[in-house]
Amino acid sequence: MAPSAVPVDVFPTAHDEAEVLRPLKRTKTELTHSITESQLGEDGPDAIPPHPLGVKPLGNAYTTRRSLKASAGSFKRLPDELLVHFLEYLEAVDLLKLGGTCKALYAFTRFEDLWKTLFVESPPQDFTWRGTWRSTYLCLPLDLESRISCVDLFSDVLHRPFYCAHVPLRSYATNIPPQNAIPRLPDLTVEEFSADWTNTPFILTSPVKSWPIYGTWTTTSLLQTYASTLFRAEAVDWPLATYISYMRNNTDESPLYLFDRSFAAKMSLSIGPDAPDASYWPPSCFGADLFSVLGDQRPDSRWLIIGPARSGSTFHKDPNATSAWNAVLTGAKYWLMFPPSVDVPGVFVSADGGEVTSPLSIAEYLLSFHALARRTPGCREGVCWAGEVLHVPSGWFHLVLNLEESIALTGNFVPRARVADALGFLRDQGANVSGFRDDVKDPYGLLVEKLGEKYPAVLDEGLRELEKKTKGKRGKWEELVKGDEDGDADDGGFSFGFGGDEEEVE
Ligand SMILES: O=C(O)CCC(=O)C(=O)O
Ligand SMILES: [Fe+2]
Repeated sequence: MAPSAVPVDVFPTAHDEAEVLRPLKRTKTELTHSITESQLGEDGPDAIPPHPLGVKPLGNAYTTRRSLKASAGSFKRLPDELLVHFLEYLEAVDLLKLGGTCKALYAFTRFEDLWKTLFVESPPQDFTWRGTWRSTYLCLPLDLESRISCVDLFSDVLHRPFYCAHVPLRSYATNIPPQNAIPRLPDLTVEEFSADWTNTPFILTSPVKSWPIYGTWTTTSLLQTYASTLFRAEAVDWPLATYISYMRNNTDESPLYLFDRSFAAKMSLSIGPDAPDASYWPPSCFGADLFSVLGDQRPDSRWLIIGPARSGSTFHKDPNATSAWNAVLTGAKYWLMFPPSVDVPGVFVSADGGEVTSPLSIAEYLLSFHALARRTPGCREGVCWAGEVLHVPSGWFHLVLNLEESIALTGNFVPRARVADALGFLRDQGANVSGFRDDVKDPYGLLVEKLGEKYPAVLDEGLRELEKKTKGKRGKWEELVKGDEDGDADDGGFSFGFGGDEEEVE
């Protein structure tokens, strides 16, 4: 390796004053104001700032002979993906040294994902979030971080995450075709839900508004009480104050999402419907949650979710064929959903249903697949505003984008009409069953036993329904091995795996 000569410096500094770019201007997220529907389309194309180091997409390399990568010694031969992969093996001190050798390596070693990984692998004991993973890991005030111009560096690997972190996303939630629109209802009775709605996404517009915590929980008010309480955000457990400081000031393509299953204990909440002084209760229309018969052997079923605009959940199905409700307390969420029978554009599911592969970030998915997803029969879309609850039916794929900073609560449950799906999943999808403690060796047997004790009629009904579905599937298998006689590839589509696959798109 013979990188071009730039003196090695533990903290790379600007060698040429004229080439130091102005610090990134960071805007704080508006905290309490909800956007309105008419504001969703307002984030225009000039919202994308230039890359902080001046790196441009690879295509620009074809318009110039100059390329900074040419001066990266032997590293110039490595494709950018491989170079970043190599850098992932280095310690911070080596990244700093290498970054001091030439501008191209300076830019590559500034790649935020490298510093995020270093941080998560060995988090500093005590730290202040400083706006970037690198400055936080190195305890560098952001205004002391160097910003050397690398305008002749052309790299999609470096530029794409930056672009995806800034490309406007709210407009994807606008102009929802009427046939895709998730129905919005003031409320439902238990009977209405059970009879007609257990396989349909819908938004309830009223129940949360009577919760005592609605209107009183904001990030600012939570900070007053829980600033030093640790909450889980993906791979880290941070005090709420640190998470909120991160949430208000980061440039990650996929911002860390606070998703905490132990929040009720941490916040000493009591949860309805029966608890006195309950802080909130599941919307009543969902009726009895039949997984509750599992008692303390049930998998986790409730989460507090906090995240900034652009955070959210990539495509997934909820675990163990459970249904879910998701209540927005502040902010707004865009939902993109597909029933179990549909192949979701851009999402590849392994034969046993256990592995889901899709673009890594929500922005990348929306940029590449949103138009096709929207045209796909069965697609459902909607915005769930503060005070509203969205129903996720068992087995439905969903992607969720926070349109602004949001606080939400979610609960997973098994309604009576979907007991067969849960039984079928636990019986047939062993490898994909999740969330049970290790000492629960036979989740299916456990559910059968506990349901039988408490609700024998529900168990009988569920087992009969499961038997019918299993026979139906065998029938489909026979049809498939006979061949697709009508030649219509789109005739309902056999798909391996998940219980409930045979449900029709409504
Ligand atoms: O609010 C969100 O990001 C969606 C959460 C979700 O999909 C889930 O809890 O399963
Ligand atoms: Fe989910």
